[in-house]
Amino acid sequence: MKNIAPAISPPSGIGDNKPANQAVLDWVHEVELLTKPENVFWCDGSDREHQYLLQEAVRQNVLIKLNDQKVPRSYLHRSNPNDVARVEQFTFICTPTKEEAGPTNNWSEPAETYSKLHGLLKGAMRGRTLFVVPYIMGPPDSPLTKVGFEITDSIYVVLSMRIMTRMGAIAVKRLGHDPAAEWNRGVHSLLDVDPARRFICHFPQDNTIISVGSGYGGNVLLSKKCLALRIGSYLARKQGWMAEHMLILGIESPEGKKHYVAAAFPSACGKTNFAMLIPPKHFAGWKVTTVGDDIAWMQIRDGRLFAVNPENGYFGVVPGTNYKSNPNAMKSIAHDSLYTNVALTDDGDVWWEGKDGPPPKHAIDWRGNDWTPDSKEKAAHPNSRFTAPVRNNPVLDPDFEKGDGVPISAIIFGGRRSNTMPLVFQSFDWEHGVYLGATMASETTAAATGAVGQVRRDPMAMLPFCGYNIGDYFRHWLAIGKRLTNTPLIFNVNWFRKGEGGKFLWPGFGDNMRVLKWIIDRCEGSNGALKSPVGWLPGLHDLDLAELDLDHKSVDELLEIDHEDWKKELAEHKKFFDSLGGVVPDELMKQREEVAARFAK
Ligand code: GTP
Ligand code: SPV
Ligand code: MN
Repeated sequence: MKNIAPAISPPSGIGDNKPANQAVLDWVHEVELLTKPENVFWCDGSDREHQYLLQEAVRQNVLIKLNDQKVPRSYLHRSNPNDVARVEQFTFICTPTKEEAGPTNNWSEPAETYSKLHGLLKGAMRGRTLFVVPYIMGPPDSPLTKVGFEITDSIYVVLSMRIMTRMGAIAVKRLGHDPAAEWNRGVHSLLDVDPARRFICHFPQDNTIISVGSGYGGNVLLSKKCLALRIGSYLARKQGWMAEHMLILGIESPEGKKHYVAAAFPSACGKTNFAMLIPPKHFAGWKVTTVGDDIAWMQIRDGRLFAVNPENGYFGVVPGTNYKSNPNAMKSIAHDSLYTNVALTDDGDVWWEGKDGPPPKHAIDWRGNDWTPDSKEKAAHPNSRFTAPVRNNPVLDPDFEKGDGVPISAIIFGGRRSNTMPLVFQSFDWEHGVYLGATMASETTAAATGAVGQVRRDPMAMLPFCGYNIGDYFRHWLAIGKRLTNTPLIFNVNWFRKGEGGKFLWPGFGDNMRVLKWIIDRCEGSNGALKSPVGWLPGLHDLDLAELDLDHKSVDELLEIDHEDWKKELAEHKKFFDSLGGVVPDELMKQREEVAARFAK
């Protein structure tokens, strides 16, 4: 299977719908002169265009059509084996000064970087089609909504963007004719998919992104991590709102009382699963609905935080997804979906490690090789992904399209920690909550290239996504808190604590409802909590663990604050803050001393 495909020649009426905005036309013309494509394809997002592009992608061997009885209208794509995850070491923030990018980002000088990238892009689309993809991020009537245009030479990117964003005519219309209107310029080229020529570069001051040498989701769907988070966070600070790596879910009680919470977990740490949670039987009448599974844009209205999901689709982790762990995700990917780097069965179905039922006796693995259950290699890549429209989700929140957003009652931080961090605790106030977010850590996953399973600090799950100086980002969080009068409570959760034998202590998934219920109780002002040095912990009887097969010892272990572990943890916080070279605000330095002082008491 291929990433790179030769030019297509659409019939008239497809791909020739040019927008009128002169700034867009000029920009596309410039990129065309540089990259020398065979032709230019203007996407309008119509069904006719969609059908044509799918057919071309199959013809060019970029997509394989799956069995229509098994997974209707769905396709498999295999990326280059050297190109299966985000590449943080090749991701750059190109601000005029290094200080603006800060200590946690790779920085490179804008003029030099443009010149290097233009060198790489010179003639890069020879013999290929240059696609222009107009899109908006955010509900059509939201004040937060942004327009972007992505140029790409990958038909897979076009088809993915059609699922992930509101794409085509809707964006052209929103941009209008004003050549001075604000919009994001994104240029993507596969080049030759060589890791040595792979760069993901952001120019926040120019609202511009250039991504070359990759065909993998997070690197090339420029709407997502590049615009909605890296450029988004930069704009958010300037304009007084927040762009966060958070899911947004609604939770409704049997009495019809509804809350919304936003939760920041690092990549592959459970956002999609939490956002689609189905409460266990014991919680009959409770309903969880999904607003978003990866990104939240939040603004203040009437002293309160309101969130929208800027996306229109899910780009989710496949392995481990099944009808037990996440039935709503299974239904979301049952039709009209793209699969990347999973296995193909002999009857044209998809398979992955952790799917329901027995493994197939034979399949083609994600690399395109024969696979049997005896193979040493995994059939699906650990970071294999689905791309599915939000409309497929049976529990999509009715206010998903609401431009004003949904009111946030609680913010939850969480990482993947085998030890130290209890199942759940609550911060004493906003400032302490910001400290919890700022000192968050998680074991690394397959979502980015590099070692897996190493504990690293990942403030607010934004380490790879904050488009400016992390110290200023912390300051922005503190400043937002000062503007709020109806302030969300802040919590920390850990679904991944391990006990003896390295087994997860907590069943997770649907049972996370039990933790969510305690969080909602706290928002409603009920008192069930014990004070600890790290924050408010649920007492043994504050968590509803009915009908759960969990012994007392495990519950104790899940909630334990081990003083020796925390001594080490606090030392790590200090080491992390110190490593940032003096940018951490005093308020957060003080928070650390206060935690230490509470332990000393
Ligand atoms: P990104 O899309 O990379 O941002 O990931 P995400 O945060 O949405 O993570 P996702 O929900 O896709 O989960 C990632 C992995 O964690 C999957 O393999 C899940 O099966 C697993 N996981 C999710 N929730 C839980 C949980 O509550 N307990 C356990 N043990 N594993 C979980
Ligand atoms: C993540 O890594 O946090 C993702 C997947 O959501 S990607 O879009 O590839 O970044
Ligand atoms: Mn993510």
